[in-house]
Amino acid sequence: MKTIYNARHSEHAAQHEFFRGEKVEAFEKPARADFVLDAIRDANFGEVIAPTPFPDSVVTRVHTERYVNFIRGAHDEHLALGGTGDAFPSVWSIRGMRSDVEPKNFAARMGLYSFDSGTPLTPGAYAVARAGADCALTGAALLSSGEASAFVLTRPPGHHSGSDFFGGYCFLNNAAIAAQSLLDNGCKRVAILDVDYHHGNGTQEIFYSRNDVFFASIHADPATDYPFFLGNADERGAGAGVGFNLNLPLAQGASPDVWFSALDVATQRIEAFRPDVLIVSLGVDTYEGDPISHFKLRTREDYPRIGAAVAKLRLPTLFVLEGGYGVREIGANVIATLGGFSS
Ligand code: OKP
Ligand code: ZN
Repeated sequence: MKTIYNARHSEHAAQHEFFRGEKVEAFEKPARADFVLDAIRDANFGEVIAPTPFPDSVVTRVHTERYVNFIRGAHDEHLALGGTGDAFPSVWSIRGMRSDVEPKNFAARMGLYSFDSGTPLTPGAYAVARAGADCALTGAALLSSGEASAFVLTRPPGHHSGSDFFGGYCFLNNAAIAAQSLLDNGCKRVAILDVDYHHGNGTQEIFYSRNDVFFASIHADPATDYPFFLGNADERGAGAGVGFNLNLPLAQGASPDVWFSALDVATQRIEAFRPDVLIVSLGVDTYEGDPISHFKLRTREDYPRIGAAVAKLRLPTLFVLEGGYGVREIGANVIATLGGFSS
């Protein structure tokens, strides 16, 4: 399996994030991708290639032009206003306020296009996220040209970013951009399986009213876990998309057995959808040692099983890295999953 690697990822390095009012070290850090790359190379897992550049018009199939234009220039605006370091939003247009009119004020636009204060907008954020989208598009193109599988190794992750918002460390939705490009290049139906600990609210939002993308997500119950305001079991899609969204929320501390029962449900529904290709939003923050999550998956016993269950679907499959913050083990957990798929 080829790995498409975003070699620019370390240009996005947050100085800190906030936790319980304190500045703490950012969890989403360059070492994450470095450890995964090391593991791929140590295991001799396959060729590591660079992305091909794609035009912005492919990205705006998923994200609004207004949002892409904003996020592209946002850090420069922050600097021009005298801001130093990373930029954070401080005000949001919630229920009852307007989001159709784009304000002139920079802080107001930061809030219009985001949903949390936990996503540092670094000087390199856009360029790196954009290179990540190229990696996802390169992976999609490999599948379109007949490869059985590929792995997109990039950070920051993407699944929390929606059509016009950033959040949850994500700026551009790599999995969604890949899905749309596959549809634009001849696929009729694409399934996205999101196994990250956190619900992929951005991916769900992008495809919620559509029947050409089936989105299935196994994640911690939004009653207790980020992103809180989406990811419930009763969200089944809207309009033409009713029945094409599947959320399988689980309680914190859910055992591997419970987790794999949910995976069974998800793979059965994906099979019934009869997709042409599968995209896996591969977060390994389901790991028992993850510092910000509360599931209990184990490196050797469980991650290969995920890969094997996905392989049983016998679909061209694109794996896209999402979360995973137990940095020392992230490489082993990713390799274990991909190895379980390939063997
Ligand atoms: C991104 B992905 C921890 C705060 C958690 C957001 C988590 C985003 C996870 N101090 N903030 O789904 O792995
Ligand atoms: Zn996550």
